Amino acid sequence: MNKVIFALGTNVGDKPLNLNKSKELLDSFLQNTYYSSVIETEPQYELNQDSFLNQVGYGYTDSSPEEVLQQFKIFENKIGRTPTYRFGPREIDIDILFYEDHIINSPDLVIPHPRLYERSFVLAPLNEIEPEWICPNTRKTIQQLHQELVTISTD
Ligand code: PH2
Ligand code: MG
Ligand code: MG
Repeated sequence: MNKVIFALGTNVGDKPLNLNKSKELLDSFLQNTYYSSVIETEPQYELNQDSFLNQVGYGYTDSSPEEVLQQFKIFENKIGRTPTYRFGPREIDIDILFYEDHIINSPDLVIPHPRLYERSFVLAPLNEIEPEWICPNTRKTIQQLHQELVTISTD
Protein backbone atom coordinates (compact mmCIF):
# COMPACT_ATOMS: atom_id res chain seq x y z
CA MET A 1 0.00 0.00 0.00
CA ASN A 2 1.15 3.48 -0.81
CA LYS A 3 0.69 6.55 1.35
CA VAL A 4 -1.07 9.47 -0.31
CA ILE A 5 -1.12 12.87 1.38
CA PHE A 6 -3.71 15.29 0.03
CA ALA A 7 -5.18 18.76 0.56
CA LEU A 8 -8.82 19.89 0.60
CA GLY A 9 -10.09 23.41 -0.04
CA THR A 10 -13.58 24.88 -0.42
CA ASN A 11 -14.99 28.41 -0.60
CA VAL A 12 -18.33 28.04 -2.44
CA GLY A 13 -21.66 26.76 -1.11
CA ASP A 14 -21.95 24.93 2.21
CA LYS A 15 -18.24 24.67 2.97
CA PRO A 16 -18.40 22.30 5.98
CA LEU A 17 -20.77 20.04 4.04
CA ASN A 18 -18.44 20.03 1.02
CA LEU A 19 -15.58 18.91 3.27
CA ASN A 20 -17.70 16.23 4.94
CA LYS A 21 -18.92 14.82 1.62
CA SER A 22 -15.35 14.77 0.33
CA LYS A 23 -14.11 12.91 3.37
CA GLU A 24 -16.88 10.35 3.03
CA LEU A 25 -15.77 9.68 -0.57
CA LEU A 26 -12.08 9.67 0.37
CA ASP A 27 -12.73 7.26 3.25
CA SER A 28 -14.41 4.84 0.82
CA PHE A 29 -11.43 4.94 -1.56
CA LEU A 30 -8.40 5.11 0.75
CA GLN A 31 -7.53 2.89 3.73
CA ASN A 32 -6.86 4.21 7.24
CA THR A 33 -7.46 7.86 6.47
CA TYR A 34 -6.46 10.51 8.97
CA TYR A 35 -7.19 14.24 8.88
CA SER A 36 -5.87 17.49 10.32
CA SER A 37 -8.05 20.14 11.91
CA VAL A 38 -10.13 22.31 9.60
CA ILE A 39 -8.83 25.87 9.28
CA GLU A 40 -10.44 28.98 7.85
CA THR A 41 -8.01 30.90 5.62
CA GLU A 42 -7.98 34.08 3.59
CA PRO A 43 -7.76 33.48 -0.17
CA GLN A 44 -4.25 33.39 -1.63
CA TYR A 45 -3.38 34.48 -5.24
CA GLU A 46 -6.90 35.64 -6.21
CA LEU A 47 -7.79 37.85 -3.28
CA ASN A 48 -11.28 38.90 -4.37
CA GLN A 49 -13.19 35.80 -3.27
CA ASP A 50 -14.69 34.30 -0.12
CA SER A 51 -12.51 32.77 2.61
CA PHE A 52 -11.67 29.06 2.38
CA LEU A 53 -11.96 26.09 4.65
CA ASN A 54 -8.79 24.03 4.29
CA GLN A 55 -7.79 20.66 5.66
CA VAL A 56 -5.15 18.04 4.83
CA GLY A 57 -5.22 14.30 5.26
CA TYR A 58 -3.61 11.04 4.29
CA GLY A 59 -4.57 7.49 3.47
CA TYR A 60 -3.24 4.32 1.86
CA THR A 61 -3.95 2.75 -1.52
CA ASP A 62 -2.80 0.23 -4.10
CA SER A 63 -3.87 2.60 -6.90
CA SER A 64 -1.22 4.40 -8.96
CA PRO A 65 -0.75 8.17 -8.68
CA GLU A 66 -2.58 8.59 -12.02
CA GLU A 67 -5.51 6.51 -10.75
CA VAL A 68 -5.63 8.53 -7.53
CA LEU A 69 -5.71 11.77 -9.55
CA GLN A 70 -8.53 10.43 -11.71
CA GLN A 71 -10.50 9.34 -8.64
CA PHE A 72 -10.04 12.71 -6.92
CA LYS A 73 -11.38 14.44 -10.05
CA ILE A 74 -14.43 12.17 -10.01
CA PHE A 75 -15.00 13.08 -6.34
CA GLU A 76 -14.71 16.83 -7.13
CA ASN A 77 -17.33 16.43 -9.84
CA LYS A 78 -19.63 14.42 -7.54
CA ILE A 79 -19.54 17.25 -5.01
CA GLY A 80 -20.57 19.60 -7.78
CA ARG A 81 -17.40 21.41 -8.69
CA THR A 82 -17.99 23.69 -11.63
CA PRO A 83 -15.11 25.09 -13.68
CA THR A 84 -14.09 28.71 -12.98
CA TYR A 85 -10.67 30.30 -13.50
CA ARG A 86 -7.20 29.54 -12.18
CA PHE A 87 -7.05 30.01 -8.38
CA GLY A 88 -10.75 31.01 -8.48
CA PRO A 89 -13.66 29.98 -6.26
CA ARG A 90 -14.52 26.28 -6.04
CA GLU A 91 -16.95 23.97 -4.25
CA ILE A 92 -14.07 21.59 -3.57
CA ASP A 93 -10.46 21.13 -4.59
CA ILE A 94 -8.77 17.83 -3.77
CA ASP A 95 -5.06 17.94 -4.55
CA ILE A 96 -2.40 15.27 -4.19
CA LEU A 97 0.50 16.67 -2.15
CA PHE A 98 2.69 13.54 -1.89
CA TYR A 99 2.56 9.95 -3.08
CA GLU A 100 5.09 8.07 -0.97
CA ASP A 101 8.44 9.65 -1.84
CA HIS A 102 7.73 9.69 -5.57
CA ILE A 103 8.72 12.61 -7.76
CA ILE A 104 6.49 12.93 -10.83
CA ASN A 105 6.69 15.64 -13.47
CA SER A 106 4.22 14.74 -16.21
CA PRO A 107 2.03 17.25 -18.08
CA ASP A 108 -1.07 16.17 -16.10
CA LEU A 109 0.42 15.44 -12.71
CA VAL A 110 3.21 17.03 -10.69
CA ILE A 111 4.09 15.45 -7.33
CA PRO A 112 5.06 16.81 -4.82
CA HIS A 113 2.47 19.54 -5.40
CA PRO A 114 4.50 22.37 -6.99
CA ARG A 115 3.09 25.22 -4.87
CA LEU A 116 2.87 23.59 -1.44
CA TYR A 117 6.05 25.42 -0.30
CA GLU A 118 4.36 28.84 -0.51
CA ARG A 119 1.02 27.82 1.01
CA SER A 120 0.48 28.20 4.72
CA PHE A 121 -3.06 26.87 4.20
CA VAL A 122 -1.33 23.56 3.31
CA LEU A 123 1.83 23.62 5.44
CA ALA A 124 0.13 24.67 8.71
CA PRO A 125 -2.37 21.76 8.84
CA LEU A 126 0.27 19.38 7.42
CA ASN A 127 2.66 20.38 10.18
CA GLU A 128 -0.04 19.39 12.66
CA ILE A 129 -0.29 15.78 11.42
CA GLU A 130 3.01 15.07 9.58
CA PRO A 131 5.83 17.32 10.91
CA GLU A 132 8.51 14.67 10.29
CA TRP A 133 7.47 13.83 6.70
CA ILE A 134 10.34 14.45 4.31
CA CYS A 135 9.65 16.25 1.05
CA PRO A 136 11.56 14.26 -1.60
CA ASN A 137 12.44 17.35 -3.68
CA THR A 138 13.93 19.52 -0.98
CA ARG A 139 14.93 16.75 1.48
CA LYS A 140 13.43 18.97 4.15
CA THR A 141 10.81 18.02 6.72
CA ILE A 142 7.36 19.58 6.71
CA GLN A 143 8.31 21.26 9.97
CA GLN A 144 11.30 22.92 8.26
CA LEU A 145 9.25 24.01 5.24
CA HIS A 146 6.54 25.41 7.49
CA GLN A 147 9.08 27.23 9.66
CA GLU A 148 10.76 28.75 6.59
CA LEU A 149 7.43 30.00 5.29
CA VAL A 150 6.50 31.51 8.63
CA THR A 151 9.92 33.19 8.84
CA ILE A 152 9.62 34.67 5.34
CA SER A 153 6.08 35.96 5.86
CA THR A 154 7.02 37.74 9.12
CA ASP A 155 10.32 39.25 7.83
N1 PH2 B 1 -6.81 27.42 -3.33
C1 PH2 B 1 -6.48 28.02 -4.44
C2 PH2 B 1 -6.18 29.44 -4.51
N2 PH2 B 1 -6.17 30.10 -3.26
N3 PH2 B 1 -6.46 30.16 -0.95
C3 PH2 B 1 -6.74 29.53 0.20
N4 PH2 B 1 -6.71 30.20 1.34
N5 PH2 B 1 -7.08 28.20 0.22
C4 PH2 B 1 -7.14 27.46 -0.92
O1 PH2 B 1 -7.42 26.24 -0.87
C5 PH2 B 1 -6.82 28.09 -2.15
C6 PH2 B 1 -6.48 29.47 -2.12
C7 PH2 B 1 -6.40 27.26 -5.70
O2 PH2 B 1 -6.06 25.96 -5.56
MG1 MG C 1 -6.79 20.91 -7.86
MG1 MG D 1 -5.38 23.43 -5.86
